[in-house]
Amino acid sequence: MIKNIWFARLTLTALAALTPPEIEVKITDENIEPIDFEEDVDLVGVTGMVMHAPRAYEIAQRFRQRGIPVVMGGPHASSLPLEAKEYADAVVIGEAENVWQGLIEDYKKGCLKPFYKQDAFCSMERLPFPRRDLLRKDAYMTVNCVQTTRGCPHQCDFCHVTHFFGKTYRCRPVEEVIEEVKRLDGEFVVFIDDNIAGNRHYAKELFTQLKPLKKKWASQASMTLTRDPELLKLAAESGCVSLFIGVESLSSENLKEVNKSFNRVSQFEEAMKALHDHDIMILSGFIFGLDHDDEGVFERTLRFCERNRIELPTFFILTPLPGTALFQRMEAEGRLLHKDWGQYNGATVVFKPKLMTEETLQRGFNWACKEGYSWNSIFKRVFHPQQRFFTRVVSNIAYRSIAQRTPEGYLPSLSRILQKMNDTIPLQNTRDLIQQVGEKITEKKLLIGQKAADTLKLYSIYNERLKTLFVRLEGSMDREGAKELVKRLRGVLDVKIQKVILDFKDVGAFSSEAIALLSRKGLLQTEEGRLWIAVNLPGIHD
Ligand code: B12
Ligand code: SF4
Repeated sequence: MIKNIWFARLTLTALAALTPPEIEVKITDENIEPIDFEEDVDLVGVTGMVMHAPRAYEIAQRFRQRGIPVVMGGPHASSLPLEAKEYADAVVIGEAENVWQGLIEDYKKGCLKPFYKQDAFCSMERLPFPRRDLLRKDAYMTVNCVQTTRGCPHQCDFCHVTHFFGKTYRCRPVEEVIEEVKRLDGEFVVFIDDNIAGNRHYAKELFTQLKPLKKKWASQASMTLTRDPELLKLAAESGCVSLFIGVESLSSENLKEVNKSFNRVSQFEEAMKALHDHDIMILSGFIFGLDHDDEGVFERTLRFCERNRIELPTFFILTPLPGTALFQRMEAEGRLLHKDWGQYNGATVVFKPKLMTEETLQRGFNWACKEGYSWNSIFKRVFHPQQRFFTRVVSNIAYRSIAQRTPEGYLPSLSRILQKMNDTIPLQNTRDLIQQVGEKITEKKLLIGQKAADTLKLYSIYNERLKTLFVRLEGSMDREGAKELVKRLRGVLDVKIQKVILDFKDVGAFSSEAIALLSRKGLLQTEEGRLWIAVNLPGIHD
């Protein structure tokens, strides 16, 4: 099942292509086959991400026990070369293009250096085509993986890409990419770029030249792609059938905090629709545990995926990867629980979340993974005439088989309440609002000609550690709105919430009846001239 969605990374095939032709190379991908530790080899190279580090070190030790030198490279070794060096004879920091052949020469002379690091990022011109012939084709959905660019123009705090590639975004010459694609068997290609549309001009050229090849392709892109209709159209026309999009969070505050404000929450639904209108399947990435996430985030996110028929939602627990700005911040704040890299896998809590306990985050994440691939959720997301039905079902079944391995989770107990406390209440009598406003509450005067909002919006966030619910109200409030608020708050105090703080400062207009009701319930108080807070809702049950 998993084979249906698993494709080969380019790392080792790219390295093999850089190796002088007289040297025999064998690739072992431990994702698909066991390692033969008794193999007769002269030199071993090991790659891995952060979560693979303990296993990578174990592998290195096994070969070194036999006296076989080991070289390490890849994202983890590049971030923590001193750590990696303890387990290897040499460490390649960053890209290997300009150092690999020199390293082999040193090995032949018996003088491997401890570290190899190229002075500058390599040129993207004339990169040798990866040695796909060394892969077991039957073990992957496809081995047709191609890289067109390296890096990303953005710098999201949690992402390792900008740390690894710096602020560069380098593109291979389009004609070289096209030549490589032409030589591939089969019609499907995966562009393993981090952001295939990071340079619109380049992407447009690439897509235009891809069109005549009549291939189908998948890749990753930032959501900015959906804001350029010409680019999106070209992507679809050139054969794009699915895109991984890092949506990350439905909270603008979260996105701002991780330097990803270019994802605009108000445009998310439109962006999803634009992709679907072009028959492009969406693999979306969401992160749980960001600093503005409370325990309502799991259900809210899943419902968003269902509403927007996201074909393959993927959920991750926020993971501070060494080398990233997020890691530095978490470490400085003393929030890292440990540095057991094996658990830095995006599915395990390794830091102290702000608004939830570690347990709530872990269980909520588990719930989202399982529930997201329940038949019920698959049905809601997949059954729609517009998009590729068969592929959607097969890939959902494959993802489901992975999701089912997730340990038991549960929906946090306050989730339902938090959905209700993040809502829009339509108002009934806005005329009354305009007439009454300013009479009772001087701070809330509407300017002449200004129209009162005809809704009351509730934005709530629950801090599990403080057992406190913060509710920010926005818009206008008539009697019905006030009644509805009181009703919802009653439900809130029945559960484990100990304290509620209401913030009225963004309510632009009240009706006199609303004010009377709120005052009677003890919800309206002024403090330092601001109209806001009711703590513990004294009269709520009267
Ligand atoms: C394709 C890809 C995937 C595929 C992998 C498919 C597979 N079969 O493994 C999928 C989509 C499944 C995937 C999943 C994940 N991925 Co991923 N993925 C990538 C991506 C986009 C491309 C990898 C690639 O082929 N690169 C092209 C090759 C040529 O570059 P390279 O690997 O860096 O290798 C060069 C150098 O690093 C060096 N080098 C590397 N290794 C070695 C070893 C030796 C001995 C030497 C000498 C040199 C050397 O030489 C190469 C040539 O210069 C990278 C981003 C990136 N730009 O690399 C992220 C990336 C590797 N993934 C990342 C992450 C976090 C994940 C996940 C953990 C996400 C998650 N939370 O679930 C999962 C883990 C899945 C798993 N179980 O392995 C992070 C790793 C960060 C880190 N520090 O560990 C990256 C960097 C992306 C990011 N946004 O930060 N991923
Ligand atoms: S847009 Fe994606 S690839 Fe680029 S920095 Fe952000 S998370 Fe990384």
